[in-house]
Amino acid sequence: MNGRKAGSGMNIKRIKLHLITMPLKSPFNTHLQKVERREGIIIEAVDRDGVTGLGEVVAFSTPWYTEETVKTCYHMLKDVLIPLIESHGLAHPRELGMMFQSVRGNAMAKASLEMAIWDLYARQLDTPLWNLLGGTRRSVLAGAVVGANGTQAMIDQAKGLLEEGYERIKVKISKGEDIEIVRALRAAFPSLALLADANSAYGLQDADHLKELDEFGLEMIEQPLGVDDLVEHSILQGRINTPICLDESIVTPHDMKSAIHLNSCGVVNLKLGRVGGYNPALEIYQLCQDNGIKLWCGGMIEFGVSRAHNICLATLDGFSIPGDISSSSKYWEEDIIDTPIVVEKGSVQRFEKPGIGVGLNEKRMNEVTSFTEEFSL
Ligand code: OSB
Ligand code: MG
Repeated sequence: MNGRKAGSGMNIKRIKLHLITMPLKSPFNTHLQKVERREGIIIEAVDRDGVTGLGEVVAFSTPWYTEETVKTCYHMLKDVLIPLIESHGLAHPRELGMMFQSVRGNAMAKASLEMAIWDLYARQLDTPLWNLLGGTRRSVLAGAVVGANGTQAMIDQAKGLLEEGYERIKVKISKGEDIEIVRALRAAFPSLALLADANSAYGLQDADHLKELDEFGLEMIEQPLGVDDLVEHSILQGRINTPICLDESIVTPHDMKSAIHLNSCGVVNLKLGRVGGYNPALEIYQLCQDNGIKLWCGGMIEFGVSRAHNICLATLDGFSIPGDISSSSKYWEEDIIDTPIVVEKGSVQRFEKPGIGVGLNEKRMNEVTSFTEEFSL
């Protein structure tokens, strides 16, 4: 315990950025991109007593999922966001909400720094981050994703994941690789909680085609249409029975309000990185809670720091559906955190230690770090 209370200043002295790269155990395929190697930035925010909060940039090397990349995030952190904190000072991580409003977009860059500062704040108060957020779930609901690898491989992978203890499977679909894949999976696993994620593969002209998925009893279809298609998603929902879940389309609380006004979705995949961190995520969470929209916590094929943050977020009561929360071992031979994330029987136990509850595995960090830069505040 460091004897500090909220309001007396967080005394952040240093911020370190570590550029890391790790190969995935096997490539992750979507119709937009094949991810074989994951780059990221791990952030350490260190206070005057050496207490350290951890954050992670979840942007990819190229802008296939959103417009940000690891490099744009590095630039934003170094040249814009860290200097903002340096010039303003900080007594509470909530102040970042206002401070970051002066910077347009760049959600993943903002989220990474915000994560580190929330984690630091919780560690300064010697309490788990989920406790600060108001989380109540002791274990969070987990699920795994099967990439677009062709029908037979996808069935085999789903089988392996079910044997490992996952109880919900999401599959990637796109035009021409959809109906037959879902039909085969449904035939192989008649009662499985199954959903499909299209990452914007379709247009409204495909409504009749997407209607063919109705017969397979999917839990939902995630982001069938374009990022900007809130109106079209609303029209599509009028034509298909499968509930629509939005991912890429919900970047700001304002997007969420629009989606609610338009009835564009019944479910939201919430990701800290995509929306810019805890402050906006909690706003979106509340909008969903107040308007009967179901929520689950998304994933970004991320490293353990972001995984641990996801678990904190998913302890909130409204995360009533299993998320894309998987074990460290799903993608990594060895993760960068000192306590790997493990899914058992469809859930992950929350950590009881302060902050996000995990630290860095220094040996592994050394192996995967290509560059480190430190900023004194
Ligand atoms: O659309 O949810 C998505 C991975 C990277 C980028 C976007 C998405 C995904 C996933 C995999 O679906 C989630 C995971 O297992 O981490
Ligand atoms: Mg998605």
